[in-house]
Amino acid sequence: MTEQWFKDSVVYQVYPMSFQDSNGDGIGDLPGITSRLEYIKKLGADVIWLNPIYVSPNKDNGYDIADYEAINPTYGTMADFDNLLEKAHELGLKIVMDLVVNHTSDQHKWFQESRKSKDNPYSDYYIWRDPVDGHEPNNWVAAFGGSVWEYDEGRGQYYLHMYAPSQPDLNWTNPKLREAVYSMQRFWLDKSVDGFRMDVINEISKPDGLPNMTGEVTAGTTQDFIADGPHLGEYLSEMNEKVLSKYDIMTVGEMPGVTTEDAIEYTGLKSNELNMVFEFEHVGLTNNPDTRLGRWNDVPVKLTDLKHALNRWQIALDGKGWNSLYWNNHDQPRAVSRFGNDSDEFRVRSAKALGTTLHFLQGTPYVFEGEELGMTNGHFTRVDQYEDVESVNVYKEMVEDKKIVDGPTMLKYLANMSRDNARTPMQWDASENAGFTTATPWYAVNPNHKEINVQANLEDPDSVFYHYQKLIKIRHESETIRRGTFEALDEDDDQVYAYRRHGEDGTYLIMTNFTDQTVTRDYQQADASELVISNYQDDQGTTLRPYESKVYRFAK
Ligand code: TEU
Ligand code: CA
Repeated sequence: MTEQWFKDSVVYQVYPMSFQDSNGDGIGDLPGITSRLEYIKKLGADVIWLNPIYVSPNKDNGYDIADYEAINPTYGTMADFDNLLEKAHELGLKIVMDLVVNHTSDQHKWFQESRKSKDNPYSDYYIWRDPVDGHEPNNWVAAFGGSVWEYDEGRGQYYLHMYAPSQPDLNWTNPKLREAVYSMQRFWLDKSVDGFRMDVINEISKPDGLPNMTGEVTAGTTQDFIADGPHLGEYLSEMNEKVLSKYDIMTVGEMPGVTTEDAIEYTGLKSNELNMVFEFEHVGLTNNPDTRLGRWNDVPVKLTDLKHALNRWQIALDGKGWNSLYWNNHDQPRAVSRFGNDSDEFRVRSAKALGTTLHFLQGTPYVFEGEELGMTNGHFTRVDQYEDVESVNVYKEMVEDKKIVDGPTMLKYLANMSRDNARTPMQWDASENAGFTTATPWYAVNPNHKEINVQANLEDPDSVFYHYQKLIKIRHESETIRRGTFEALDEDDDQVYAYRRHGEDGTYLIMTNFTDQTVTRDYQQADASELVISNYQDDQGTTLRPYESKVYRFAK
């Protein structure tokens, strides 16, 4: 692998709970993942990102960690993990772990000690404040609803939690806490883990003094308010200098609310504390007139908004930083349902079109489990179909507590945007539970697994899977796609997303019709040396049929 192998890689995200059960308890596990490594290799991915597998009470599906250096027994043992890592490396696959160090579970030993008193070794591992006039110390709103402050009777103080009350935020101003995190990182890196995805890492430095916010205070505006705090660069530099720089690894920072300027600062070719970031601009697009609802809406994303967001990041980081390229993950609805068309008529075509549109951009592409099959949202209709803490809480908050919307309206918004859409089990075949488990699955399998599954995809040469496999192969073989520059085209065109990439093996023209209408666009494709890939069987030149997406190469 080259020195900056992260730039040449495609990452496959595995959500362990939902990927493959091996011991018949209805929950995905590590041996299950190991049994499917050949499948991930066949797709052509280079790296696997595992969502958290550590000991956790699972209040937020593992993003509430109670022991950073032990495997959640639900997923298996440390020996199972070592076996997974060894088998992955034998196949030439790298494993990136999920590092959640903005907060822990309230069941973590550190928090149990910290809440006992104000003068023990762990007292300042978290962010404690006295009541102000008998109330919460400030007006910030937590991502999963309510105040970010929870009162602890034992200690007689409030503690800060940007997420659920069961997820107390760590105090990064405390050098002892930072050293404890670095020690834990070495534990995993010394096992030859290949890097970290860092959960909300731009939230670890809070605004000095934790001041009240002004203006509209929502979960979303609070997240933006605390993003990229005053000491973030200092902490990331220290982490890089003390730990990350000593290993040949990949690091990606999940940074809600990050700006292109900050992304360049943290991933810049100079500083390179981190290799890349997950920005949220394109997945946060909402045309909701009522800003109190934040991301909860069912208004289709406007193509021009999507192009402006993605193009801005391409142009801003070109030659200065590095983009993560993604349509979805475990926190986002499924791509073909959110950004494409998941109807029976257009789903396959549209899923391929989205894959092409993303995989020719500059950056490291991420494929979320099942995206390569064109898996869809759950199209839930009842509130009891939701299990995610965020979805359950926000329904109660918006419908019952604040009465901002009625139940049926909020159910439409949840159906469109809930994280649960991404967490239905991986669809391996058309059998009862899609080959995911022989037991009752922890979460219901999408009934459309009868048609949408790995087996059907592998048996169909024209499937979404083989399209993604080809996209990854083209990237591996093209220096221009891996490292070339980006040129935006017609940014205000509200039907077609077109752009060019320029590099060693010529110029690539990427054109995708995001509509169910036939349109025409002429970018001199008649002069191209070759048609590199298309989601149609033939090429009609300047004509772009519904969801037609094709790429031409113009030799140098
Ligand atoms: O997500 C951070 C984050 O911003 C989420 O709140 C997400 O954007 C939101 O749920 C979308 O509605 C990370 C993890 O990816 C997520 O799974 C965790 O719940 C969260 O942090 C807390 O660890
Ligand atoms: Ca299991």
